[in-house]
Amino acid sequence: MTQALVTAIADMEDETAIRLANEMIEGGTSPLAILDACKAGMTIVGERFEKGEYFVPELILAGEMLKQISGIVKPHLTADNDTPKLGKIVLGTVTGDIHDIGKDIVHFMLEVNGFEVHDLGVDVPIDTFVAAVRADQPDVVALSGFLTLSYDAMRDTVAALNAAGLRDKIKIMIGGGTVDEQVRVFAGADAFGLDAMAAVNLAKSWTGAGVAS
Ligand code: B12
Repeated sequence: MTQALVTAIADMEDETAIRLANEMIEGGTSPLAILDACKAGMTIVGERFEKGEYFVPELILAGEMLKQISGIVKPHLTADNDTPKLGKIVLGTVTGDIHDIGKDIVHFMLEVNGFEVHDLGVDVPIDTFVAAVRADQPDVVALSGFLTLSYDAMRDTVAALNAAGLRDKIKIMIGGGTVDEQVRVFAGADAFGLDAMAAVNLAKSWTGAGVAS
């Protein structure tokens, strides 16, 4: 059924994708396995967009499918609100970039794993990150971005935090799209992560909370 979900997303069969996600969750499939299938489907959508087989409307429909499926999956990843918070995180998609599906999953997984998350949203101006770090005094800043152009915005955001004298008080992680070690070095971040669990593990390691398995 996992492969059927990948195919339904890739082929823009939104009703089938939503039905399958519901059936999988009811049948006991792990929420993370469902999100992995979504990622595989989105990768195919991205490839078809690159080849000129799909256009922006398909990206929008893919985004809507994933938001709906996230809504189905999220209640099954229960947050324990009584647990003392492990640390504070300022999160946002960098300026010029409006992709928020991956960021929202990172937000949710950090919260489920005991972090307090201040989510600044998408297309976040550099000054807004600086102001939030000054006001919230987080342990970690998490920058999301899916566009190649976002790497410049990540670098500029890190530089602005540095210029404001805040850099040595925080750890900075980046993620989204095709970020890798090269982008991390370019942006001046402390680490990059490929998925939401990587974000959780980094945050745990930096706040002394141990690393999730
Ligand atoms: C859906 C989508 C859209 C939707 C976004 C809807 C939304 N609400 O987010 C819409 C239609 C708005 C859109 C617009 C555009 N898009 Co678009 N989009 C996509 C698509 C198909 C999927 C992205 C996605 O949500 N994936 C699903 C999530 C779950 O992905 P994920 O990577 O698994 O997420 C994990 C990690 O990224 C990680 N993570 C995320 N953030 C962070 C942060 C930290 C700190 C850490 C540690 C981890 C982390 O954790 C996540 C959860 O596990 C991608 C293709 C692709 N393969 O990614 C193109 C893609 C990103 N888009 C692309 C483009 C070109 C555009 C447009 C410029 C198109 C246009 N001509 O207008 C615009 C740009 C708008 C803007 N200014 O931002 C290109 C980018 C190319 C590039 N290298 O720059 C891509 C790669 C498509 C392609 N192959 O060409 N897009």
